[in-house]
Amino acid sequence: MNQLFPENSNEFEEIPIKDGILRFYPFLFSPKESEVFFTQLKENVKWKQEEIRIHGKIIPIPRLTAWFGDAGKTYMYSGITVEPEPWTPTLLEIKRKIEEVSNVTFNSVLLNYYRNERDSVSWHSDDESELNKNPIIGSVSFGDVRTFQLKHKTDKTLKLNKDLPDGSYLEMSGSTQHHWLHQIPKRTRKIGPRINLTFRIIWRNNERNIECKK
Ligand SMILES: O=C(O)CCC(=O)C(=O)O
Repeated sequence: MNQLFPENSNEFEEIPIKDGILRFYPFLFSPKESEVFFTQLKENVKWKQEEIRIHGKIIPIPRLTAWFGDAGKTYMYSGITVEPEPWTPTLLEIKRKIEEVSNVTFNSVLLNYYRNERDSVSWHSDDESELNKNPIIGSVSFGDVRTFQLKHKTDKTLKLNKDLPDGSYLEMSGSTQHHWLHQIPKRTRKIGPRINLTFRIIWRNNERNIECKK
């Protein structure tokens, strides 16, 4: 085992940003755990190819997704309504681990499956009204590294790139979602598959949760 990079650790770094809080746990899940979780999720989740309407045209979003959570935590974005699938043992195990360090109880999770470098999510904030003011978003990554980019909504000089490796956990809280946008950009160089899980707390049942991102 490389001494500099412990197999599995709760160590974290605070990433200093204006108007928000970012806490990064590079090794929360060990390589073995990450491999097992990645394979279970890839093979057992019923991945969906959602479509959105942009300027009257229906287009597939550039990644596969799935929505899980407590009963009634409906999610709606870009005209698509998704009812949560019930929690699976794998998701509950991952959730338990991040709840230990984040000290909150998440009630839903959006899964994104980026098949290769051409999959992406464009600039957006997780700031739907269902998440209330100053939401905590718990983002777990398994698989190939992708770059998570952030830019401040009003101060155009403020930008940040953070590589999210296999087994890492990024916690966004405070006013981050109100002041910053984030994305996973497409790349031209070859990148393997990655699964991202963004755990959330939805405060109301069966309400509209409008988000427009492609
Ligand atoms: O894949 C990621 O790291 C980000 C996912 C994301 O931004 C989202 O689901 O809202």
